[in-house]
Amino acid sequence: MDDDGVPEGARGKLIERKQDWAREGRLLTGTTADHRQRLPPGQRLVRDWPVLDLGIQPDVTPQKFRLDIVGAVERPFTLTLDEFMALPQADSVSDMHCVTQWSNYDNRWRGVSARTLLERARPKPTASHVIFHAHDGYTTNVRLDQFDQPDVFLVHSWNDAPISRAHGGPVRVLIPRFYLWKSAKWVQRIEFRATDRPGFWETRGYHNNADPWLEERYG
Ligand SMILES: Nc1nc2c(c(=O)[nH]1)N[C@H]1C(S)=C(S)[C@@H](COP(=O)(O)O)O[C@H]1N2
Ligand SMILES: [Mo]
Repeated sequence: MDDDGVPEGARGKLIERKQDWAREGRLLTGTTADHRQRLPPGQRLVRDWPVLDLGIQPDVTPQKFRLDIVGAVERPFTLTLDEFMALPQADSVSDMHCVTQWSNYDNRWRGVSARTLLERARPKPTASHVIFHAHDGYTTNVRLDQFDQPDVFLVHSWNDAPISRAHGGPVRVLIPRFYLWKSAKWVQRIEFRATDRPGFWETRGYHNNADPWLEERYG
């Protein structure tokens, strides 16, 4: 044992590393991931983009597409796909991290930033959480301050091509700092609330917060 009561050898090293991650995570919560290791603990890098969902891949045609912004906002609104595409568009590059342990780097996205939607909807002072509802019945939740980040988007393109139906096209959520289950595919409704409401996986044993660098996988 060393001074800190950590056994010598490989395990001790692992504990130190995990302590480092925990420390960095605590210091950086709500800020950028700049000083974190790029690959979160327990993840392995892949080159492809696996498909994971409930086994229902709704056919959201451009005609059927609607995006409803509802709940604790000053100005609720509904957009058709044309109206969504007419909002200010932005490009973003980010990594993806799935709880099933794959990560991939440098995905190029195009879409509407969360902040553009927030400016238009104007959440009420009471709004603290955001629930995403998708066409397959899937739901997932984040805090408003986690949605209100510069790297959060509603995306329609991946690596310069429209997002496929399997990956949640025509429009899906992208919240790259959390495990991918927080990024709803086939998003239909974004609900602002004064209280949290755990979603599909969050009520089935997944962690409510889903930070990959803190390994918030289950629980
Ligand atoms: N609408 C919807 N969104 C969803 C899911 C789902 O089943 N339905 N699965 C989530 C989970 S568990 C994962 S890991 C990612 C997978 O996204 P991908 O299939 O594009 O890789 O989507 C998330 N978003
Ligand atoms: Mo997942």
